[in-house]
Amino acid sequence: MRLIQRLIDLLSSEEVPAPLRALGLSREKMRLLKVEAEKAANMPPRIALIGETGVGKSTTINALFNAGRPVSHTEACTKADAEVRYTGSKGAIDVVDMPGIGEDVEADKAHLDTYRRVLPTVDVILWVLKADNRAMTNIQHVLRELVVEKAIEPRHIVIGLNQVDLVQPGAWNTTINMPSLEQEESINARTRDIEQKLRRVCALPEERVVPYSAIKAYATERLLQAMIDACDRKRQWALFDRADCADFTSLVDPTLLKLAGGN
Ligand SMILES: Nc1nc2c(ncn2[C@@H]2O[C@H](COP(=O)(O)OP(=O)(O)OP(=O)(O)O)[C@@H](O)[C@H]2O)c(=O)[nH]1
Ligand SMILES: [Mg+2]
Repeated sequence: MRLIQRLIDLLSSEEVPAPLRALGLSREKMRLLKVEAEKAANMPPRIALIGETGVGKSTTINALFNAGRPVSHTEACTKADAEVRYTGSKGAIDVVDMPGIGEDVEADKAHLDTYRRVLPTVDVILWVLKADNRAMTNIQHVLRELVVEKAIEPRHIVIGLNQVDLVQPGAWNTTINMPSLEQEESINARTRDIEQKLRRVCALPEERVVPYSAIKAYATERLLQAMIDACDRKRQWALFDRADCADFTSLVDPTLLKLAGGN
């Protein structure tokens, strides 16, 4: 049963349960909490998802919430500024899918206006980049501008560095579904570099630049944790409650997994 439903059930008891009584909770207070919990249960997590077409935004949402969203292999698939209610295996998630910036000056102006309108309304902003991306100037400008304008707070931002399986030098080790040592070094260097560049323009908290691979289900739990950390405390449960990360071991060599005592 979902966490929130268990909480509502607990708060629905006729009598105040002993542990809650010990906390000094009255029946009236319990009733009010139940109203709050029911309201919260109907408010799915709201995520702003930003990134250029093809970076893997839809694949990422699928990997985090088991959401079965169509993924494009050939052409731009998700329409600009589309607000979509995804149905994950654990319930609804509201995602505003927005294009990245840097393709065209006029289009960028429109995107910035969209960011200003949408970003203050979300629990978490997930900006997805390809991990081998080196052009950071555009995102630096935009972040600086939006933070100065107070359209976004750096504590709500997570930078997802997707597609680490393609980072070079080095190659993906398909047997263990992990980067080779050489590739891991390259990934760490990219992560540090991007983190430094973004910290020059906004006070990004620790552990908010997260390398992962949506398609390999690699480090998606780490990404999810960063997103939970980025939510206001009162809203963290909402994301936690809906999460259903893809299983990284499903891509590990079965013989190896068996030897290691897995299923
Ligand atoms: N190698 C690799 N490919 C990935 C990864 N994540 C996504 N892809 C591939 O990248 C392509 C685009 O993925 P999408 O999830 O549709 O990208 P998107 O950002 O939602 O694209 P738009 O909807 O067009 O904005 C697909 O072919 C995915 O299979 C990854 O971690 N590694
Ligand atoms: Mg998409």
